[in-house]
Amino acid sequence: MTTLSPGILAALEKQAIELPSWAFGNSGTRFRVFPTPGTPRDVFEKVADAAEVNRLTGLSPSVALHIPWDLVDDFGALRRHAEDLGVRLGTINSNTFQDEDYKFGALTHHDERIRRKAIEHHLACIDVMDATGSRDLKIWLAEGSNYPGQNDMRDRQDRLNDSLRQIYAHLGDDQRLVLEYKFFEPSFYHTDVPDWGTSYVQVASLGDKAVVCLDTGHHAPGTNIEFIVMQLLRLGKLGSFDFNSRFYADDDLIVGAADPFQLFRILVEVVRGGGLNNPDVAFMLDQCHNIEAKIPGQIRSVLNVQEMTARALLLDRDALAAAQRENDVLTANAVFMDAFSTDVRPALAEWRQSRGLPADPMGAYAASDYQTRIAADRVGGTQAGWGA
Ligand code: LRH
Ligand code: MN
Ligand code: MN
Repeated sequence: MTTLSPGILAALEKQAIELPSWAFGNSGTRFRVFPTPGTPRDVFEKVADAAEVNRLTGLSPSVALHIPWDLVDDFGALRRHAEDLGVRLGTINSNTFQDEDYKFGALTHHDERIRRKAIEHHLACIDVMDATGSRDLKIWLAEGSNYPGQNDMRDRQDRLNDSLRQIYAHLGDDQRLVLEYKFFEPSFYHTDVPDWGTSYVQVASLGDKAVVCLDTGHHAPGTNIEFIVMQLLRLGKLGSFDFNSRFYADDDLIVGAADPFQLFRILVEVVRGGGLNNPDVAFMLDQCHNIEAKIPGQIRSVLNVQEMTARALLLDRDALAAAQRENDVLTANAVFMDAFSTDVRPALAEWRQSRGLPADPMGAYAASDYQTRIAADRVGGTQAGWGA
């Protein structure tokens, strides 16, 4: 059995992966949303499910909220509820993609009334952050156009910068603005924040409290994502990850499911660039469980990140550097692949048990009565879904 050194175990012990509240609600494609028994009816129940993932894995001490999906009258009460269950409220995600007014843009809109409304929404999100004790305001903008000539792309970039400046000005000293990019969808011709370069340019002009969010599903197929990770870490601007995996577009599948090797390569760069267990670089999941059970789906996800982090930490960096210096291409690649190919699961199971956690969190969840209880209890009301 591969053993993990005390140094590696100490690093793994610090690992924290934030869960998205929306992963626990029903979601689907534009063709069908399949409801599941026990799905939370409100954000209090979503937080309870997230806490269950943390109880079994010790990996997910915080939950991200999406506003207005998770809007409640009393965020203080939600915060206490989370803390009672041993978790915190984390990133606040704004949402300017489901309001009729934003059909042609929000923070980029040429109509000053609409742009003001979108800015005010973000200021309201900062109020939420003050109540929840959250540090990060995450902004993903569904803005762009479908046809060449439809919009003045340059004017929109200028208005975006002005809007972000106004939002940034309201951040507290310990709060951050995190700007997420995505290359297409819902717009198909141009998107106002399509890539890391645009996000970087925008946040760099704001100041130190503005950083980039890299969602692993938001790139064109074949993109070398680990290169972007390296570059943003190098520039000190990688603020957070939205982890998920994809085969085609923004599939939001379980992280590490579609391409485990890509996840390994990303984590190797995270470790190389000092991004592991670095509070400036938040790890988050951004996934939707359309057909699989949601709580085990989240458990599987955080375990995948943990497992791949362990493998990245096993990389023999000295041997790699020596081979690189010698231009020994095949040895360098072999050293890299050795770490990727190491089965760390037995060592991780043993280590979990030594810390009072289940050796097999997936099995422990299946053996528990949590799922039967929520399926029985959560009847009546409307099950929360993506967008509800
Ligand atoms: C956009 C996105 C963004 C949203 C989430 C629901 O595709 O990745 O992070 O907030 O999905
Ligand atoms: Mn995302
Ligand atoms: Mn996405």
